[in-house]
Amino acid sequence: MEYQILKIQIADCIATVTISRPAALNALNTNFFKELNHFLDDLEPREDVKVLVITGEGKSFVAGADIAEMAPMNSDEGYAFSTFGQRTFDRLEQLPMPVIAAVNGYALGGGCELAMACDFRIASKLAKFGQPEMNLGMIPGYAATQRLSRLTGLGNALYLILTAETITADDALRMGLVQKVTEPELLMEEVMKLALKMAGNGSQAVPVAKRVIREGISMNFGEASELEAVEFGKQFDRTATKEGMKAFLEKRKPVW
Ligand code: DAK
Repeated sequence: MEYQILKIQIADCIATVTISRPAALNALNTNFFKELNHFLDDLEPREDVKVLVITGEGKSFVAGADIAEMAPMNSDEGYAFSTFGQRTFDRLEQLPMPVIAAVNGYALGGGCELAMACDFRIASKLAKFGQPEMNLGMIPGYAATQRLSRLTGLGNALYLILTAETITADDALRMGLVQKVTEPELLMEEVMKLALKMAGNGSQAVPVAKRVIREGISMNFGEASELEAVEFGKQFDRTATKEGMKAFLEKRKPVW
């Protein structure tokens, strides 16, 4: 497939997807979702890619779902648009490797929802976050009603969705929506530093930790603890885990 919207770069075990439709501030349309699904088909079986980074070109990460494409839809088309997007974001969330949103600018509506489907968010000081759907007379359609409250708590989710207020990167940091804020020119450097750190962190344990954390959050505490114990136990059959502990005891760096 020839990509029109996504720019893809793979280097040092890190895949970087840049959403590039700057004339529409990278608004998400059906073609974006088709391209992202195609890319995920290629990515899922690859063992050489350890971290995925998603960012936007220009002054926007993603300024929302494409309002021009949505405006003429009827309820069946709206439902299809929503479920296609939700399924795609779920796929992103369920990737085995960590996914970082490098939020360079506007992350509004579907853009904030895309960032929330990533494992964590590093934002430029210039980034802006919000769920402005109420201004359009609609509710969010790519799972902000669920992910925002899980990430920031009920009060913040209700506040952001009901007021449609746009907030700064520093406010998003205070709410727990983003994990770090950087100077704009240092964003990608900081993101790559984190990506390389995770890529080198005994890579077999990273996807296991991600899955246990993500699956555990929708279980009750007892079931989630049992899941952790089962996965913890399985590691003792893995050479990388043995090597990690052996290296510590021998006071040297592990060789994965
Ligand atoms: N869709 C389409 N085009 C957009 C866009 C968007 N979300 N955001 C910006 N653009 C376009 C503008 O129309 C403009 O195009 P031209 O006029 O140049 O052709 C160009 O990008 C530059 O935008 P501005 O001239 O407005 O740029 P400014 O710097 O002045 O303002 C802004 C930047 C981000 C503050 C402003 O563009 C803005 O307010 N954009 C809309 C933000 C927004 O409301 N986003 C949320 C969209 S709603 C669902 C599924 C999903 C969703 C909902 C339901 N189901 C199907 C149930 C999700 C909904 C959303 O995401």
